[in-house]
Amino acid sequence: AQQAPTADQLVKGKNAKLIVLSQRPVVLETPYDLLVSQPERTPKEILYIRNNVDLAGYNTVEGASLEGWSIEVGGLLDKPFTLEAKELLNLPQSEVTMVLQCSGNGRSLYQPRTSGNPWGRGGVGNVTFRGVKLKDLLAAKGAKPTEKALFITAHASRQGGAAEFVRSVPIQALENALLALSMNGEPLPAVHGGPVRLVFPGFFGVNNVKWVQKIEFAEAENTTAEQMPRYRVPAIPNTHLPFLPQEPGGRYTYTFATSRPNWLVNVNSFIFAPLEGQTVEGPYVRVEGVAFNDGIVPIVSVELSADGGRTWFKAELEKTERSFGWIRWRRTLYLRSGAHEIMARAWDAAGRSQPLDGNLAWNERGYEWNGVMRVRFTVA
Ligand code: MSS
Repeated sequence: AQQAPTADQLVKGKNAKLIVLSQRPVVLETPYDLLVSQPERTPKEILYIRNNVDLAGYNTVEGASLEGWSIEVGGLLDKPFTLEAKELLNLPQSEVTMVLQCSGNGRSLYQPRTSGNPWGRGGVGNVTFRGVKLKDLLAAKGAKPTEKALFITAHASRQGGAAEFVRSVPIQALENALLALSMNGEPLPAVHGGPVRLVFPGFFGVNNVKWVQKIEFAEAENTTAEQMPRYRVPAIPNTHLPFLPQEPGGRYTYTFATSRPNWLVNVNSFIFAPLEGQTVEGPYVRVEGVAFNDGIVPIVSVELSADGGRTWFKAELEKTERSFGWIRWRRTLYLRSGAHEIMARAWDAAGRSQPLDGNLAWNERGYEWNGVMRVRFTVA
C-alpha cells in the first residue's frame, strides 16, 4: 500500500495506483501492469505525469478553459502575432497518435544509480492528440519563419507565479508540430497541458510544452536550465554516434559542444506479455508487446530471443508504415516447462536498433534508456 497522499489525491481523476515519484512538482508513474492492460491507447486516468514546474490549479484530468488564454507567436517570424487560443477552434483540425515518453523513462535500470526521478518503464504512453498544426496556423496568419530561424522555442505559462519552463527543438519539427486541444477524443486534461499544449510527434516528452503561452522562432537553442545542462546526453555533435559512452558513475561537463538535447525518441520495444515473474501455460507461449521510434522511418522488425541472444525469431508486426505511435507485435514461441528469459529488440528501416547492454548509454542524469528488454518467467 502507498503512503498518502496517493495519486488520485494529488491529481483529481488519476488512478490511485499510479506510483508517486514526487508530490511537488507532481511526478506519477504508470505501474507496468496497468500500462500493458491498455495496449492500444493509454487512457488519461493512467497516463504518467512529469511536471518540472506545476501550474497552480491545473492538477486535474478535466479540461481547462480556453477563455482568456492567449499565445504570442514571434521571434524570427516575418509577421509576429498574438492569438486568442479559442480562435484555434475555427481552424482545420489535425490528429496524431504518438508515444509520449519521458526521456528519463527506464532511468532506474542504469547502474550505478543516476540522479533524477527513479522511473521504471512506466514513464510512457500512447495517446492521440487533436488540434491545429502550427504550420496551418502560420499559413492562416500569413506568417513565415525567416531564413535565420533554426529552432522553435516554446515557453509555458507563468501564471500564478510559476517558474519558467522553456524548450527548443529544431525547425524541422515544424512539419508535425501540433497545438493540441484534445487528447484521446476528450478535452486535453489540464494536468497534461490543457487548454493548449505544443506537441512535437517523434520527440521526447520534455519537448512537448504544456500550457503553451509563447512560441518563438530562434537562431539558437534557448539557454535556460531545461535546455542546458538538463535534458541532454554526452555526444559529439554532428556525428552519427547516438551518444558518447561514459565511465559509469563519472562526471561530465555539458556544453553545446559536448552534448546534444533529448530530442528524437530512440528505437525501443517493450514486452507486454508474459510479465516478469509470471507462470504461464506451455509449451506454446504467446509473447507480445509494442515497439516505436521517432516516426521518421518505419519499424521493420522486432526480434525475440529465448537463449540469451544466440538465436532470434521475428515477431509479426501490426503494421509496417512509419508511425509516431507505438506498433504492436506478437509471436508464439515453443518453450519447455521451466524458467525462461526472453529478450526483445526492435529495428527500424534506417538500421537503428537497441543496445544489448543498455548501460552503455550511462549518463549522470539517466536519460534515453533503450537497452534490450529482458523478462524472466516460468512455463508450467
Ligand atoms: N511542460 C511544462 N509546461 N512544464 C513541465 O514541467 N515537463 C515536461 C513536458 N512538458 C513539463 C512540460 C516533461 S520532462 C515531460 S516527460 C512531459 O511534459 C510529461 O508530460 P505529461 O503530460 O505525461 O505529464 Mo521528461 O522528458
